[in-house]
Amino acid sequence: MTKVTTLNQFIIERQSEFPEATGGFSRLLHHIGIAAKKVNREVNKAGLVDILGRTGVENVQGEEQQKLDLYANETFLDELRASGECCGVASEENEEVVLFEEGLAQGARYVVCMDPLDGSSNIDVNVSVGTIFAIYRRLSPVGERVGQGDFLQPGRALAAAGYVIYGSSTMLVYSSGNGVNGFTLDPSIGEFCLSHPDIRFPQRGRIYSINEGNYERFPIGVKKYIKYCQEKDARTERPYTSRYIGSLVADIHRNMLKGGIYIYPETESHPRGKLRLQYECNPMAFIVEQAGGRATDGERRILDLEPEDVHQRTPFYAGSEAMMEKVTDFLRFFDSI
Ligand code: P6P
Repeated sequence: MTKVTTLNQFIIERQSEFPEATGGFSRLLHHIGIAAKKVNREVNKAGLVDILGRTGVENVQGEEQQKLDLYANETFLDELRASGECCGVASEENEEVVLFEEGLAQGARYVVCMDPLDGSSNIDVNVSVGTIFAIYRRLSPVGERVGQGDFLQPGRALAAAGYVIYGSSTMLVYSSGNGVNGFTLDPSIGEFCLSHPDIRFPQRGRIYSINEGNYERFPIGVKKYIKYCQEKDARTERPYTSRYIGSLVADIHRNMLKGGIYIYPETESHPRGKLRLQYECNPMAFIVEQAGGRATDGERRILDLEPEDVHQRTPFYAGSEAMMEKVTDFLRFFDSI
């Protein structure tokens, strides 16, 4: 019988990777797993209960909140608070950071940036959605009040990052800086079980993911790269395949397993890009790099960007190393003329 490694067993076995391991990180990740199971339960029965649809309320981004957005946000906040290892959360759904200052949280050593339910507009049409989380060690002294600076650390300072994809199966994929591992939820035992050990981003790929509806508003280098992907050239296995789900976690997850590139550049409507640095791009870039891929804003490494605001946006290019090199060449050449 094949040995099943649950997420909890894996975390404990790998706890030695953390020099200051005291079990705190393990407890934090365990509670993230619990929240993911709770959200998964509601996502899977969406459509049967009155949890679909809009709330009529806009979030800080000016995007109308879905009922499941709020449920997911509250569920992750509750579990992060209950872990006693997190002293604050920056969430897409909250304009201000949420501080946990009571009880166990006073001795907590981590802060979390998260998008509790990314791509939630896809839920009503039964398309995969995801949760994205970024875990930082706090900079402020333990026991003192958490400061904004704790949430404005660059991606290169991440202690861990991961995502949950609620798709044909539900997976939790994370890295604590020693490679990327994927765990598939086994509903029969209610546990995330190791299914994708040591995920590696293929060095080359044939999938490009971008919303071509914005084509006319893209930078010229992006337009030229899209045409390059569409040209016939047997030597470089072009034309490539266009695959765009409109759900960041699903698009990146597919490309990481098969090889590909995801691009959300700056456009007229989003001059700094649409995706948020602290709880979408940094955690996904951490995962992509840990698997052997690359992630930039078109020129700079995402993980080296210095955040100024927890909700700031950035252009986002992430994928197979060879494809990232090629798109960067196009951007540099056509942006220089
Ligand atoms: P567009 C979902 O709203 C999201 O933040 C990402 O998950 C997704 O990749 C992107 O926006 C889709 O944006 O403008 O193509 O619909």
